Amino acid sequence: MNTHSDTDRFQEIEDKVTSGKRLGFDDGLFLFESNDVIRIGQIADIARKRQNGNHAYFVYNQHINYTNVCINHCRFCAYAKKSGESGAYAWTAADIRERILSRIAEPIRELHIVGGLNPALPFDYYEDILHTAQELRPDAVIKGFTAVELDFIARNSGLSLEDAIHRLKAAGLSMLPGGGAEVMSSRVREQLFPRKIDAGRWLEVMEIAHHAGLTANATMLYGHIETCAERVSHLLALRELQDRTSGFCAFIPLAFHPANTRLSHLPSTTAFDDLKVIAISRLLLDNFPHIKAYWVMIGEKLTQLALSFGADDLDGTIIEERIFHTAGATSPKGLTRDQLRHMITSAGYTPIERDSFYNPVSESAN
Ligand code: V47
Ligand code: SF4
Repeated sequence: MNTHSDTDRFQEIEDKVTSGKRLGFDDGLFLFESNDVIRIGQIADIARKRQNGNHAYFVYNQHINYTNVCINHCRFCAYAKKSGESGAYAWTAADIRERILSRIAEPIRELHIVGGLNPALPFDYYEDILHTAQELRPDAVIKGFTAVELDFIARNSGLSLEDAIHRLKAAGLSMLPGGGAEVMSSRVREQLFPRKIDAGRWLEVMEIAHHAGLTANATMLYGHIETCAERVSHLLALRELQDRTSGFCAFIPLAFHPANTRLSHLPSTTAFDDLKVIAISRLLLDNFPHIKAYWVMIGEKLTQLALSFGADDLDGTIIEERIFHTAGATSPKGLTRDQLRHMITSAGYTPIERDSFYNPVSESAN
């Protein structure tokens, strides 16, 4: 139950949002510490409607997870394997060609290409897979390689980050997915992902990519050992970079899935927390055009509800998602366009099929 002072505090936050004033650290902390998810959602909906009206976006996309070999061994990851371990794989450009061709009749607009940090793959491997993707799917945007992968790909090939980005762009890369940011806290990093690039480097890679003309998404992995204050600091660090570059397109909160990880003793996130993170992200990230409710992570039903709690995007059809399903996600591996449209219209929103940059795609395409 809200106390008198909570009611005043919510009103103060709502007034700020209504009048376009920016929320601060203390506002974010208050919201994360509150259990009044309905009131938080109601305020987030004001910001959502102002930025995206009644629209709810989705994309016809295909995920390609080119290798699960990774040297980072993050404790929250169920997907990565050591080189030579049973189940470890690295697809060749020919394997990727086959995957893309197996869906070539479908109107796919985005190829989402990510994988582990695999030292055996030379730089021209990445150029080859981008060329293959571009040749087979000239109308799709290639969104690939997180800031963590980009940093590794450059270092592993002895290239500067700027040169690596320049060459990957020339081979067809147009956008970066938001992964690898995890929670920007050295405390959490030390315990869960000590080998991964730190927050400063993640932000630096993104800044360099933005300046090189690559749009990117951003994420936050929540629901493990992070505190409310660490969540707020993470969101404010993203907001600060976005103020300087305007290079981010969407923010995607990623709910931690503990199954098959070294943190399998932790509980899964709750619906309350999932909705709160989406809503508070919408409120703090006032300079991010879009907030994505990733149906793979939180399930179709909660995703539909998230549209009234700040989210305006559901990601997409996906097809063959591997990373979260290895970590116990029970959602389907893909959804059809009609299923996505139905989720949106039955929640009272207008579905807009989009490309990676949120340009509407004509309904008649295929
Ligand atoms: O960085 C790994 C996360 C991320 C688990 O940009 C886990 O449109 C939950 O970047 N439970 C990669 N999360 C995924 C990613 C992404 C996904 C969807 C859309 C976009 C986009 C980007 O997955 C990693 C890590 O934070 N992750 N393991 C796990 N067990
Ligand atoms: Fe490697 Fe990414 Fe898994 Fe970490 S989360 S172990 S960097 S694949």
